[in-house]
Amino acid sequence: MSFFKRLFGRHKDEPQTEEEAQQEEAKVEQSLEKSRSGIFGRIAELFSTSEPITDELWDELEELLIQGDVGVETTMYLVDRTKDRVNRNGVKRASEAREMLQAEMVSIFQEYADQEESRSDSYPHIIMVVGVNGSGKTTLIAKLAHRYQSRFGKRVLLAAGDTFRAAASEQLEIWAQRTGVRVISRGQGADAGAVVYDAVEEAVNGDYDILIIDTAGRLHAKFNLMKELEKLRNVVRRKVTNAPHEVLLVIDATTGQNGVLQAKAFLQSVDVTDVVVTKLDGTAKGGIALAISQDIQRPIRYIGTGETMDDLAMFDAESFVEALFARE
Ligand SMILES: Nc1nc2c(ncn2[C@@H]2O[C@H](COP(=O)(O)OP(=O)(O)O)[C@@H](O)[C@H]2O)c(=O)[nH]1
Ligand SMILES: [Mg+2]
Repeated sequence: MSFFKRLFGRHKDEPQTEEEAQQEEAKVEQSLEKSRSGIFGRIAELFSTSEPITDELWDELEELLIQGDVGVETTMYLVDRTKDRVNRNGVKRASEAREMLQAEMVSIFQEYADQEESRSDSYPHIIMVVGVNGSGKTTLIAKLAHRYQSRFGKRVLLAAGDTFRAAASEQLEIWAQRTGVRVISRGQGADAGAVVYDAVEEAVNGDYDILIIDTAGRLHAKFNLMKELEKLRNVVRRKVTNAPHEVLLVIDATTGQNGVLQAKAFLQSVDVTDVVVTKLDGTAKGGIALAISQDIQRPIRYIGTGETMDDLAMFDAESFVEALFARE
């Protein structure tokens, strides 16, 4: 397993003990329950016999992957690569091919995972969170604040940069109260740039370790939203060089291929560093993570596994794929 590999990983908020790592893997496993008992369970079954590998087997695999929201393109790519690997290794039985299918899935996830070291030691460490409305940005921010504070003892500051949607600031304030962190907010209708400016100032002067910025997921027009995000990014950058250190793009797993398409728009305006896949617990189509990885071409950083503050796990390709297939 990958516990120890993760202890020396590239991020400053990785699990610090084997116990923490195991807890997170258990969360991921639990959130993939529906996927496992549905489509991916059927794939596992398909590859559980010692029957010879046939064309029908590949066809069925293709169909199931598409049903599992892996997406047509990624499905084709994955099946081709698995076939190649099977042929190269002279594998003849279905049961032996399953391991190869899993290995190819892991390699899709890892294709973008080994980017540069992103562990930055600059303070404040600034994280900007972007994504469409309802994808889970504000909830993620609460989870991250809780994680950094309770597990790493960091001083966390939040910025209520979603000033467009009614009650968005209040929602962040409620979470902030629950986690006991401070939030900079000017309420609905305020200039988000001013909120972010104040927050960065406060983070620097108040000696905070981490600043997490919430943003709008929708303005009157998509063009405006992207311009606004760019503006916020520039406000941050002007005050702290190399910031934001992380731009997390949040994608709701239950929105399927359309959700991935919508999320792609964000790549053009802000330099997304990582992806967060939320609500995996709410779908039987966990294969969407593969499509996301392939389409967005950024590492998946976290998995949202539920609605409470503790429902967050760091993504690990190997344990994720294992959890998709593991049988009770
Ligand atoms: N089941 C589940 N629900 C989630 C998760 N993340 C967020 N949600 C829910 O999704 C809804 C929208 O979340 P919110 O953070 O307000 O999205 P935002 O509009 O992007 O800020 C809320 O009802 C959250 O409780 C998750 O990982 N699992
Ligand atoms: Mg929100």
